[in-house]
Amino acid sequence: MAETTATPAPQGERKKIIFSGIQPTGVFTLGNYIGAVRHWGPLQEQYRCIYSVVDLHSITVRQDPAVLRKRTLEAYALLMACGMDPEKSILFIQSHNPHHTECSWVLNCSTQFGELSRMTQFKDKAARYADNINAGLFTYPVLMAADILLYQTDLVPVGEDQRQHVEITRDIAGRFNGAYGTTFTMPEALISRAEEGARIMSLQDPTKKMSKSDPNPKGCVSILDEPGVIIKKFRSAVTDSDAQVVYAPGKDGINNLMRIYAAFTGKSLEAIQEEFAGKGYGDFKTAVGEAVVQGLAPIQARYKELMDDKAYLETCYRQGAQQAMRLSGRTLEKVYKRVGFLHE
Ligand code: ATP
Ligand code: LTN
Repeated sequence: MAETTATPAPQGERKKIIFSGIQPTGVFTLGNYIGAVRHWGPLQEQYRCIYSVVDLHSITVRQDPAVLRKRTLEAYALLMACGMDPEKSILFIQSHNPHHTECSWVLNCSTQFGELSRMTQFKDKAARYADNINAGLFTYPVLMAADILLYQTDLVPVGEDQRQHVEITRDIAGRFNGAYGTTFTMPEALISRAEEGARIMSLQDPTKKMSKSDPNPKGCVSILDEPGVIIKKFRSAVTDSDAQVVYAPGKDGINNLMRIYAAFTGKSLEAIQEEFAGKGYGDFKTAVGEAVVQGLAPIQARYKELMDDKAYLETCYRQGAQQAMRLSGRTLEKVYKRVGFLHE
């Protein structure tokens, strides 16, 4: 990952803090995995990491309650299957820690209507869910700011689409610190470069972001898709008519497939070009599908094991909530004092 000045803390100094979250709106896609989640595991070795399944955020779009409950546990297990270790990190479910909603209220009062109106995710989702433009959808970034700021987070590893939300978090933190005295650490986004997959596109419309809630399942590969389904989706991926495996402007479909192949094989884009020189798109699409199937196999196996041991998952998320609350409680107390709430 690039675009940060972050360096590991020298001995004796506090470890830098990482926070990130993912919504339980469906099985993680290759976009979630390549753009965000695959980077989170390795970060545990150097940093104090806190990862959350952000169920409060997910209800900004209407969810079926029974499905949400199921997907929340699945998302928690998926995080662990993707390498998040409850012995190394804090892994919790957002609604289990009430400090997030409490802090969010205070931060709402340091956030301007105008800046929330400019958020592209709000504009996109308001257009997509025109019959439910609720206040939660509008103030979504404030809750996200609370998530981040409550833990005195230094770095926020996310996909490119979340850059604007980390920026507004910084604006809110700066404004609060300016008005009440330094309370929050100023966080920085940690986003990989475009060629590394910061924004993976739909396989059916490579100008559109791949997303869990895409109504067309052919465009989106979920990390639990069966091998046969994965291969089929890659074989029918939309590409141009040029038929040369070359990374170039305007070749959105092929560029996207090359980034996916690079993420799963560790090969550079140049090496991929060489490997497929003189071969057609058909061979390349099959190779991408196979690399993805192979890369996802251990995650799928681990996920199955975890879902067979619900008691273990429950122990982990309960412990995660306790650990999270201990940390966030300190910041919330400070916030309440700073704004002038009379101590209970
Ligand atoms: P939804 O479809 O419900 O809006 P989503 O698939 O966009 O969800 P989120 O839970 O909002 O996923 O995002 C989790 C993480 O995955 C974020 O860090 C986000 O930036 C990243 N991410 C999501 N989609 C992509 C993508 N297509 N390419 C790269 N990163 C992505
Ligand atoms: N909005 C994010 C999910 C999210 C998040 C966070 C990410 C909620 N709170 C805090 C990083 C830090 C998204 O991916 N849509």
